[in-house]
Amino acid sequence: MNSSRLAEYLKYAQEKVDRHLDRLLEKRSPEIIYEAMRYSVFAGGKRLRPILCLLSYETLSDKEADESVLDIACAIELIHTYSLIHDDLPAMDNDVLRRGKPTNHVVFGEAIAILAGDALLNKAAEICFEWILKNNANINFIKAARYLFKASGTEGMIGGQVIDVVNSGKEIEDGSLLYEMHLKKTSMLIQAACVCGAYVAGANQQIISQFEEYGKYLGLAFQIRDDILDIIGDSEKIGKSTGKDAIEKKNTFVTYYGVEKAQEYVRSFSQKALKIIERYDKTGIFIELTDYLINREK
Ligand code: GRG
Repeated sequence: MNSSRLAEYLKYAQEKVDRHLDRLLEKRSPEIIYEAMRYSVFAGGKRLRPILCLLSYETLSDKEADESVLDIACAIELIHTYSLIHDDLPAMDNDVLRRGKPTNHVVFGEAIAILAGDALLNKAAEICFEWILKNNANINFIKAARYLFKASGTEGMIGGQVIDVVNSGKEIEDGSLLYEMHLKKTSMLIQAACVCGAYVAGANQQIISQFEEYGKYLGLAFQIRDDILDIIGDSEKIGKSTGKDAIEKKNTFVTYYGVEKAQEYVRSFSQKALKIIERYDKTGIFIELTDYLINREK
C-alpha cells in the first residue's frame, strides 16, 4: 500500500472496530465459547466489511463514525467470521489454516467450532436488536438490519455457499451460475456493509441503490482477485488454505475463464465500482481503498 492517507484511515477504522468488538465480546460463562469466538474474530482479519460500513456512513453524513454505526458494522464482521469458521470445517472446505493460523476447529474441536459460528450469528442478531432499541426503533436502522440478515441468508451468502457446495467436485458449465454464486457468496455481505452505512447516514433510496451497486461490483472484483491470488500467489507464505480440498475442486472465474480473462473481469467490475463511487468520494479514500483491494498482491 503506497498511500499513507489510506493507511492512516485503515488504522483509524480498524482500531475503532477492534475496540468495539472487544467490548461486544466480553467473556462470560461458559468461557470456552467466548474463547472460540474471540479466537477467530481477533485472528488478524482486514476488517474490510466494517470499514466499508464506517466509510459509507462518514462519506454520506460528514460525521465521524460513532456508536450509531459501530454496532451494525461489528455485527457484519461477526457474520463474516462465522461464515469463515463454518467454511473451514471438515464438512465444507476442510481447511487447517486461515490467516496463517490454525482454523477454529483445529484449535477447539469441531463441536465448539460449529457452536462458535452459530454463537457469532446469534450475537450479531442480538446486537442489531439492542441497537434498534437504543435508537428508538429508527426505521432506517430497522431497514439496515433487515438488509444485513437477508444478504447473509438463503438469498445471499448462504445461497451462494449452497451453489458452491452442490457443485463441489464438478465443473460448473453455466457462466451465469458461476456469477450468481460469487454475487451471493461474497458480494452481498460487502453490499450490505455499504448499504447499512448509507442507511444509518439517512441516505435516500437512490443513494442506497448506488451504494448497493458499488458493493456488488467491488465484491465481485475482490473475490475474483482473491481467486487469482490463490493460483498465482504463494499460499503457504500468505497463510491461506492448505489447497487440499480448496483449489482443485473449486469453481472460480479463474478455473472457468483462465487467469487473463479473470483479471479482465477484475478490471471491468472495478471500473464499474469506481464510476459509481467517484461522485460521492469527497476525500478520495473510497477510490484509494477500491484500487488497493483489487490490485492487492496478497
Ligand atoms: C458457511 C454459511 C457459510 C458461508 C460461507 C463467505 C463464505 C461463505 C465462505 C468463505 C470462503 C470464501 C472463499 C469467501 C469468499 C469471500 C472472501 C474472499 C472471504 C475472505 O474475506 P477477507 O479477505 O477475509 O475479507 P479477512 O481474513 O480479511 O477477514
